Amino acid sequence: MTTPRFLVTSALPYANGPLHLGHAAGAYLPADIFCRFERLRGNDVLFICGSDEHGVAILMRARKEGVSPQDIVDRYHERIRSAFERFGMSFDWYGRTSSTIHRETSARFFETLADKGSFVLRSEEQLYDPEAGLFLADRFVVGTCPKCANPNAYGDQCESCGTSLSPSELIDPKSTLTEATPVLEETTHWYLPLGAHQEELAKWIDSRTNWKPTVLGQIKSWMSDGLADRAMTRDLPWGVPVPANVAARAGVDATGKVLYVWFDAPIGYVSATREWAEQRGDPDAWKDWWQNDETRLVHFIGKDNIVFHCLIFPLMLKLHGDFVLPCDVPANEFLNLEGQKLSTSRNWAVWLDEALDAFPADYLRYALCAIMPETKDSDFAWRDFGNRINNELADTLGNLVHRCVTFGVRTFDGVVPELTSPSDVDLEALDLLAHTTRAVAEKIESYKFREALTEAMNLARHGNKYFNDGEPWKTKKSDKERCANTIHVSLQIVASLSVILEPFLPFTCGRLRSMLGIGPLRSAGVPEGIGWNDAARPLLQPGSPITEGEPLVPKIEDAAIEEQLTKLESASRAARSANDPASESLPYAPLAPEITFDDFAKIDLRVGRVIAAEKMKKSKKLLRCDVDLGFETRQILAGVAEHLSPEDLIGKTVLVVANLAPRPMMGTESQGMLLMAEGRRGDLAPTTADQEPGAPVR
Ligand code: B3M
Ligand code: ZN
Repeated sequence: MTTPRFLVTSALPYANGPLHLGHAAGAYLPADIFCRFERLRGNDVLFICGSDEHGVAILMRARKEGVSPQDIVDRYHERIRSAFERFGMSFDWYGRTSSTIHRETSARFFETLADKGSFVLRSEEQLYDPEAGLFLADRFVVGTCPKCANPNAYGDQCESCGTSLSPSELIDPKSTLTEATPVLEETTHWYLPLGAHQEELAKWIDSRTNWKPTVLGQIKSWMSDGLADRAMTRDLPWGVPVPANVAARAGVDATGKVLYVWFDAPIGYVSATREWAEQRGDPDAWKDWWQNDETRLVHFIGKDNIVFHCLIFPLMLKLHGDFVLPCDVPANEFLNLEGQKLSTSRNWAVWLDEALDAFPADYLRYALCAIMPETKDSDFAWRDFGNRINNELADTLGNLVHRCVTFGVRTFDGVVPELTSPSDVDLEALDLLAHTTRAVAEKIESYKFREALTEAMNLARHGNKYFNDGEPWKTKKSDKERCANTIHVSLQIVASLSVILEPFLPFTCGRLRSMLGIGPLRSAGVPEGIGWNDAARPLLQPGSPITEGEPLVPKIEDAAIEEQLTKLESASRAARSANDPASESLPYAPLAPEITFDDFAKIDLRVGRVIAAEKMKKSKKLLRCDVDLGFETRQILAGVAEHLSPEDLIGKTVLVVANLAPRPMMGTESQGMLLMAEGRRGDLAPTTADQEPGAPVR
């Protein structure tokens, strides 16, 4: 039986913006866990990714910034690549689709399909901007929606009433590039006749019985509507040019024509593999992966990419011939943020590199794996993140490691103590090593990463219970042999965890293994290293040295979490006003009449923390808040309910006018005032200070 060979890809992120946590949880972290796990099992793994550097969005951003598309992709390719590295993504190669090797690979792929007659040429009239000299993709045209008269409807959809449109339906269409009125011009494109291959594709999809129901469900709905033919070329000044010889043979003027981004991007997996092969000095090595029936091709993606990875790209590979087809496409759903959809345009996002500036990569890996949107959308909330790290990772894994290593170092002279005549409890604890190794493997093989992590952390929970029940702090005086057994078994548990948790927490596990003096791990380069199945048995020899390290999982302070929430809110507010230029023309609130310093000195401003907040029954405007002022708690009624929810305020540090006479309101009284900053659109934001409740503000 040959060693299984996994060719694993993660969706190529568009290089027109930074990565956010939703990207990490969707197509990248699951792939990295899978690859690290399979490598530990001794399987051949090639993990490929790269930047997707073509497409309309990049062109639009370049125009908006007045730079070239290459400037945009150069900026973000590097930012994305670096964020992946810091996040622990173990790609074997990270390429980019503006590279020469990719342009060659995708052009040649296109030519092969053209030579095989795989395309259908079709000419039709499209909107053309005479000033920019460009055909207009749907998003480049705006006009009045014929259904709801929204003046800013796009050429493909009216975002106000949701009607899907074609550019020719817009009333008074305008080019978003030059404001010019577009004209209709004829243009020819190469179409992939998906409809003609629907039956063949349906049979192939039916054979993918192990695919996620969420993936098969989406494919089936695409099929039930009937697969429409799709243009695989575009009229754009940015992309892989349509090969001149193909155009010449077709008698088409290919000036300004490029491959459709979703034609060339998946070929980016192949071109990145070619780069990997060349960099190893074996240019044909890519064929051992892409053109080898033993290869198991697994695409990790988000659900918005299913049709391309499960229908269009497999058809392209079939039509080309010689290539393996995907054996699995475990697409994830979406990650939301603080209960709202992630949105780069509204700056409602946590950028991965900025999160890595604030917290260790493994904290993010742990929390994102625990909430991974494997079968339905899930939500990232900063307070939940802080609690998870502190109450799960630190209190379970960190605590067990600290206690048993410290005991080993300080009570048994820095070595692993002997296990002498182990009790049933000791042996049952050691049996958990094999059970957990097997259970985690089964979950990862079926792409259930959340459950896999829970199984692994259950071993740490059992370890803590075993340690507590063993009471080594007592037996070290009363029964040294018993104490030694407890510490020996506990150390064996954390040693196995340093292998079992490696796919999830590679940085933490590396530090733990060096504390325990074990390694290196098995890899292609170190086949004799510690492998996955070694974790099923005790890894530590009695007498082997162990050392205390820095705390494995330092806890997160509340302030660090509050800082992230404040940052998110203010970034989102800034985007709101930036995306709402009309607010620029709104007047600023007039200055109040001048006062003297003595007037101001009468006001006693204090820092407070909102410890509770709720809507008031008979009022649309008021929220009833309990505010901790340090020296006392106040009830304050705030007229913000039309702008802020109780959740927006609970836990927040706010500024309070603390010496305002109590005011009777709604049958109760308000004992102070929360200070709010009001934008020109009337939007409210609580003022804050990074200070303790009760601190005077002067
Ligand atoms: N660039 C990812 C996206 O839709 C897209 C993936 C290409 S994978 C070949 O954001
Ligand atoms: Zn409309």
